[in-house]
Amino acid sequence: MFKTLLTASTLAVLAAAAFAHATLEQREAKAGATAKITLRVPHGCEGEATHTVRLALPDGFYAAKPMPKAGWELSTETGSYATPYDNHGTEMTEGVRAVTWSGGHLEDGWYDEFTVRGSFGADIEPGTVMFFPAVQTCDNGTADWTDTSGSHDVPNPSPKVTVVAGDAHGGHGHGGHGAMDSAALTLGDLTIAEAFSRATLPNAPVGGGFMAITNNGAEDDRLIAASSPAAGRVEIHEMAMEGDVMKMRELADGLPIPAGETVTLKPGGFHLMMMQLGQPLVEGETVPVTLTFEKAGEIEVPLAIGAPNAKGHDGHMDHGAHKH
Ligand SMILES: [Cu+2]
Repeated sequence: MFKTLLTASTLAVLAAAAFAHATLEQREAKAGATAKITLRVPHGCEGEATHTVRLALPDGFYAAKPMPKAGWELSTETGSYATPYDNHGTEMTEGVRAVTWSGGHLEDGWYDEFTVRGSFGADIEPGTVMFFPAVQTCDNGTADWTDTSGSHDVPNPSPKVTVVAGDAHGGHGHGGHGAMDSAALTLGDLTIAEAFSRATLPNAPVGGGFMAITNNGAEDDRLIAASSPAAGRVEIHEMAMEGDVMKMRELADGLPIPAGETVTLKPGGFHLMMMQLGQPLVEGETVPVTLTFEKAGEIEVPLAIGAPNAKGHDGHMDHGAHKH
């Protein structure tokens, strides 16, 4: 009799634990769209407090950026994508594949959430279930949420999300980059179009600024200065070969905008360099820069912040990799 009771209560405890799985807040995600993935951690490891949470990211979830948490140290593991990600015509072959929050203290009786933002591949079949296996680590054990069989009858099902059909433009282009697609700005004889920047990593000191400047007038003009509230200072740069190394350097006399011509600032070519960034540039937001032209005067231009490799990035001109 006593033995039977014990067994029943043990089963009850196991059953209760089994119901409180770690899961994702999001049940669905759109193919081709950027989305937030939030891991919900409802308890510790058999009563113990959790000090580390690791979330693995599946193939098809690209350009991932974890959200830092106060009291937890953030680290990421990067690796190759099984299928390269087409980011505005630029192939991205690797990125963050797993995120670990460590050094925290989440009591068994407490609840917390851990968030990553990223893009779901545009070519993922609707109905595809994508698994985000998670492991909680405590002082004397782990709670694993790593079973990717999709079965409901396992003790450790992986958190998962179901991909649904995306928008016609895959969540990119028209929806995501408002200012990039908006009408060109006009300042005297100048028009400024396609102004954009690129998202930066936390603690990255610099960001780029890109656009097409057309001089519709009969007189040459010159971009002589730029500034932004987001940066300590903004310089006008060119890329140039020094020996056989491509380097960027400041155009001390500014950038000529000849009459009747379009000068394009683009990754790997002329660009604005925002130095001493106060905070990271976040994809989907805009950052204003004020441009000063010798003749046309001053104009504020919002740069639409695209993905870290937005628009024609060739993979060798990453700002973070260049010395100034
Ligand atoms: Cu530069």
